[in-house]
Amino acid sequence: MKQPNYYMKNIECASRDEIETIQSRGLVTTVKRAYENSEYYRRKMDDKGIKPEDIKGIEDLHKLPFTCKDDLRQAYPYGLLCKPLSECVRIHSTSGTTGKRVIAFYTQHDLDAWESCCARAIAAAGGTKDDIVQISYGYGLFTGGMGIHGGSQKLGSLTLPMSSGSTDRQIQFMQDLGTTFLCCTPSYAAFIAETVTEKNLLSTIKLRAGIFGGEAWTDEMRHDIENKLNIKAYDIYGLTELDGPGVAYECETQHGMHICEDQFIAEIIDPNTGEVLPYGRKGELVFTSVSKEAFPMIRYRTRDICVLYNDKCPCGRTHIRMAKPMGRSDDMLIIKGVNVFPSQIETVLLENGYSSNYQLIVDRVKTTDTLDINVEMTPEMFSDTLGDITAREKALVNALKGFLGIYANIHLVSPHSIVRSEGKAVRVIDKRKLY
Ligand code: DLL
Repeated sequence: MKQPNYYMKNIECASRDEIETIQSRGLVTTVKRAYENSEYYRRKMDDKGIKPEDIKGIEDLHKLPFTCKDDLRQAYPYGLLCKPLSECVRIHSTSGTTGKRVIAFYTQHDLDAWESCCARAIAAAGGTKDDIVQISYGYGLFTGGMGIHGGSQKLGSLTLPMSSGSTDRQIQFMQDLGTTFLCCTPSYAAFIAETVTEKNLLSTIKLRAGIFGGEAWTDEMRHDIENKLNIKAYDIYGLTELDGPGVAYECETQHGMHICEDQFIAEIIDPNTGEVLPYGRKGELVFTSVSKEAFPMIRYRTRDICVLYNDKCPCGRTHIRMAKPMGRSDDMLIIKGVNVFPSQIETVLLENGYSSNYQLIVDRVKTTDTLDINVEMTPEMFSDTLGDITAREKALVNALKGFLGIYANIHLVSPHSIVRSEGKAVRVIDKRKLY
């Protein structure tokens, strides 16, 4: 294994005792800050009969109430704010396309801590000050662009603030400037990779790695992007409520994402009972921030379903790892009583030679759920005869039935007929909600 590349080795490789000391101290300060400055948090703790003095360290974490998206909505916009606005220097927000807008506030300290997590992520993917980092996440209220941007500058890399979109121009810059790192959503990376392949431009670009996150993506999609762009593709995780990208990131082993444990305490809970589950068990990811000043999060329920691991990582980092989230509990579709995550369907499609360009349409006819999947053919498949295409559709129906246990109507559609995403892809249309 190559010599690992760190941004803050003393923190990234700290002993368990050191990490727990940082977390315990941070938790005590965070709870006190929240109780004293946010009436909303104070009320929640009072309702549970908890005072800041009851929290002496991480062993007391379980006594605290959970925070969830509904709390953020009810407390919107300033209810959870714990610093005067005059000490805040930035606001970010989620897109709020489903009316779930979240606004997060940052002090300068918060931005520094966040950007240092993003710098760790780039370093863990092998990035150094000699790299040229093209940031094709959206800039603006979305945390992707500005967060990774700050991390790249902290690392000293040459930072290209491209934002998303204008794919031809993205590729032109890669060619002209010799970009070595690409940072964007996996869907946009797949689109860029597809364009590079179709235009036969691979030999003209110098990319060596990509840091992709912000949405669920499968290992199959990773391999597709890696092959088409001849790079290593690393996963990065985060959410606006906690600051943005960089809450967790992959190292060169590409086997789970190290959680920045000096900033966040992670727990996995049973989403139905709230019971804390041990390492290795699947459940809902919950985070508590231990350094954030303006917008601390206490036991925030992310709705992301995943698993935590605490086994030793060959890279030397001691922070525990989270698996790729397999979806959000609120993205999980229940079709004819079967739990289905779009990522499971994606796995079957990619394993069968299709791309990640697909769309799920769920509907209800009388009382029965239906699932239709539009799947793009590759250009080679498109030249098949009608009989071949029908046979392909049948094969895919059977593969999905075998994997998920439900029947889906498959419609193979022509290449490029499904709209590409420059940010997070929207792959599910659930018409049942309209009833
Ligand atoms: O998506 C922050 C981010 C930007 C992370 C760029 C990584 C890269 P939000 O818009 O608030 O923040 O969305 C957060 O996106 O709860 C997950 O459901 C999902 N998500 C983020 N990263 C990943 C990932 C940003 N690597 C929500 N894998 C989270 C799977 C992810 N899902």
